[in-house]
Amino acid sequence: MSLIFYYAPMSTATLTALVLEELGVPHDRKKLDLKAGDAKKPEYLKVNPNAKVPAIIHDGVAMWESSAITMYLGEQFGVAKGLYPAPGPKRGEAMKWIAWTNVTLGEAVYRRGHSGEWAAPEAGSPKMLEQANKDIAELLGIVDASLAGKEYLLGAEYTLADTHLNSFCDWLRHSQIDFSTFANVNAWTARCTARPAYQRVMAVEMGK
Ligand SMILES: N[C@@H](CCC(=O)N[C@@H](CS)C(=O)NCC(=O)O)C(=O)O
Repeated sequence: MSLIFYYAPMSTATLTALVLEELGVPHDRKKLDLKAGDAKKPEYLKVNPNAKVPAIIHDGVAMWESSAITMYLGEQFGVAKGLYPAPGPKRGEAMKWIAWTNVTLGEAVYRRGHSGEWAAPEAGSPKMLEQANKDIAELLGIVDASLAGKEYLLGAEYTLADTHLNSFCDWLRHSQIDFSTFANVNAWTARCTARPAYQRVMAVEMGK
């Protein structure tokens, strides 16, 4: 088995780093310096033509998009370890949360960035920013309500759906999105971040 992981610290690839650490799957790590343009180099574009991290190559096949990678690694290695559901409705629930993180929550977060902090001077749009903030609060409200009376997204057991969405929430908190009203989310995050795999990855990522 050969598995190569292309990453940059404190990026979307951190989601995948956490998934790999939870699974304990041996792999080769290839660090990219995004500021130096490593993702745009021809040799990397052969792996991921989108010029972004994360990407993996598993047994010679390249894969990109963090949500697909979480689901794929879960399916390949997570079921036996109790970290990803076997095929069936529970698997569907895990996929629902992983896809929702990137597509639905991700859309609102990118829209917020483009209308605010990432916009060129004078190009931001306060109205769009306000709408994006409202939408993000509504979406986090969905997570909060879903976690009521539950330890984790799928119930009593931690799964890679938790790894994925919680790591995405790290980025949102870093972007000063207000989590103060989401008590269930905050309690769940405390459970997710207390995990030894999380602690190990973040110690390395923050030290770079
Ligand atoms: N939808 C992609 C997004 C990946 C993405 O945006 N990665 C950023 C880092 S957070 C990147 O590699 N940017 C390239 C660059 O900055 O050169 C995924 O979920 O994998």
